[in-house]
Amino acid sequence: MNRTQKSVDYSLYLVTDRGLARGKSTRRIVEAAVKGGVTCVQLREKKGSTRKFLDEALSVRDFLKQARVPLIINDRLDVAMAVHADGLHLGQTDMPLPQARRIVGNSMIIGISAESIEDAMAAEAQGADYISVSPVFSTPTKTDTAPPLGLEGLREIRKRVSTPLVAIGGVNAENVEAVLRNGADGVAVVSAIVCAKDPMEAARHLTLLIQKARAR
Ligand code: TZP
Ligand code: MG
Repeated sequence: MNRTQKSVDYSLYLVTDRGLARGKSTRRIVEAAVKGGVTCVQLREKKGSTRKFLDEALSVRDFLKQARVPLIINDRLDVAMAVHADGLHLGQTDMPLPQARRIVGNSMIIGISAESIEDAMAAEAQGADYISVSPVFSTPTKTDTAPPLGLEGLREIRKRVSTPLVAIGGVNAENVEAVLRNGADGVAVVSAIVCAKDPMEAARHLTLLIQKARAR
């Protein structure tokens, strides 16, 4: 269990992807998504310069702070620290959690992508604040993933760890309820919001489905 105990709502977690945004700015998508009910935002920039990533993060930081929605930075510990982000998200080939924790300190959220039960157990033992179960379903958004864990894999991980779990990979309005019923505390989505004609409406719809699933 992580000793820092940060209380964060991971219910609907947006992960950005500029390549899928068809020219819409990250800021525009983030603002719309937050208005629709997104509770957490991860900036994920796989292409482009450090300066560009920093500028993107700065462009959404104050809005997110005002909205009280945490800003998480993918991979780049330096960018996360430079913009005073709330958190950092690390995959299995990124900087290991203990080393990252030593650098960023205890107050920053650190989320870890787990591709197996073993990854999830290690992440919990090392004090991850949340764990992304990755991927739950196959997805065209990220093709270099481990094999999908499916709902069964998600359930197995849920049995072994008490750290908040965020399901990612192919999550959408059709399967969000099943994902929550099988142990996820929240869902992380890229295309279900970024590729939607109306990202605010898409976020609103997902929020409603999440609320309904929880009320059952
Ligand atoms: N990590 C695992 S799957 C994935 C990431 C970033 C992409 C998820 O995208 P989508 O469009 O929500 O399936
Ligand atoms: Mg990574």
